Amino acid sequence: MSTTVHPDNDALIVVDVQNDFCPGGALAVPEGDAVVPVINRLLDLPWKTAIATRDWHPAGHVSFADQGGPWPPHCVQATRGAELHPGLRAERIAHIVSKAATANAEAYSGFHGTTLAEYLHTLGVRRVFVTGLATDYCVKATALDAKNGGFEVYVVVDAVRGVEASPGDVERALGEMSSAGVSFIASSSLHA
Ligand code: VGL
Ligand code: ZN
Repeated sequence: MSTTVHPDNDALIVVDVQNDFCPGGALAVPEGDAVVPVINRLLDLPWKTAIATRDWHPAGHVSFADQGGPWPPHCVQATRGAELHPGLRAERIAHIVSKAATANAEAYSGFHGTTLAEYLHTLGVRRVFVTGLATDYCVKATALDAKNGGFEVYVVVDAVRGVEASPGDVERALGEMSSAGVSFIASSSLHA
């Protein structure tokens, strides 16, 4: 399948490609940094807009193990771990959406507690192409919210990686997205 990017109504969403989710980071996703060259190529295409989300937690966030949460401390605001991966061509990203930025609430989706949906609708975006980390958490939640928000949603399969805390998590996440009407596409099928 071959899909042309429409400069009037297509948006690229880069989810949480941050140092802490890459090898060496506090919550490293296996091969997390492998998405960077794939996303960089996609950033060359003529999107209406390309946006990045970032996990942006205060110290003592409810998701951290020292607060009884499931994760080691990660993506603490204004630390190196919270920065976008330095290899990402960030100059091509029009807008960065920070999420899960209050201590007592978790938010996996880039749409949760943000103005992302309004931003995209105002620009006339109809289709969103989702990339980044992690397939079984923030990519899944972002893709499902995008679908619920009225967008046509594609996950770029070679531009995402998962945590896979339990075997099968990524497969299940893909199944949930598929059941919700999310489509899957290879980056090589996307062109100008
Ligand atoms: C994420 C776990 C905790 C993600 C964020 O970006 O998928 N996963 N916080
Ligand atoms: Zn987090």
